[in-house]
Amino acid sequence: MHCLTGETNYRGRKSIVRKTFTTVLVIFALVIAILATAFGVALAQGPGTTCAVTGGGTIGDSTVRIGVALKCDVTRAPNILNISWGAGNCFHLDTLTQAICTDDPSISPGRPPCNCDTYEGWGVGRYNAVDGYQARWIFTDAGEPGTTDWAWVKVTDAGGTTVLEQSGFLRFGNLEFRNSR
Ligand SMILES: [Ca+2]
Ligand SMILES: [Ca+2]
Repeated sequence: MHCLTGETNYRGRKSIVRKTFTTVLVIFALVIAILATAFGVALAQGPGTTCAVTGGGTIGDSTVRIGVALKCDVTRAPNILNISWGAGNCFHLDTLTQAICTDDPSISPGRPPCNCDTYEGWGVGRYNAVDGYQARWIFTDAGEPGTTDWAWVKVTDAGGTTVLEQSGFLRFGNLEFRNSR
């Protein structure tokens, strides 16, 4: 009887040790994963990096299509924004004049790690090959697929009259934020 009780206690202790070991392993793995993510983000955000957004797509149910390769730094080229809509209308960005990139806490850009997911920009360019037009836009990246990415674009003439304004989630396509040198 004494031996049986001893065996039971031994098995009980063995089970507790196994559970404790498993718990420690899980916690250790979690800590490693958190550290690796933080380290990866820190590496990706090293000196000289800036946010950038690339990609494109069709905005909502409209005919408005965007093609984007923009750095969040007006001193770094190239910066590309092409907007096309309707029967052959297009806006081509010539100069990026202002860019603000931020992190919206309510959305996640997914992979690759990036410290921003929202791009607000201003620029000047050509509407149907005529100079003197201005554009303003906001793009957000909510990961993949791009159907939860969102875009707002507005094109105005020199007098401030709106030529195009459209907003919505992307029907086709994808926007991707990343850290760029
Ligand atoms: Ca975010
Ligand atoms: Ca996306």
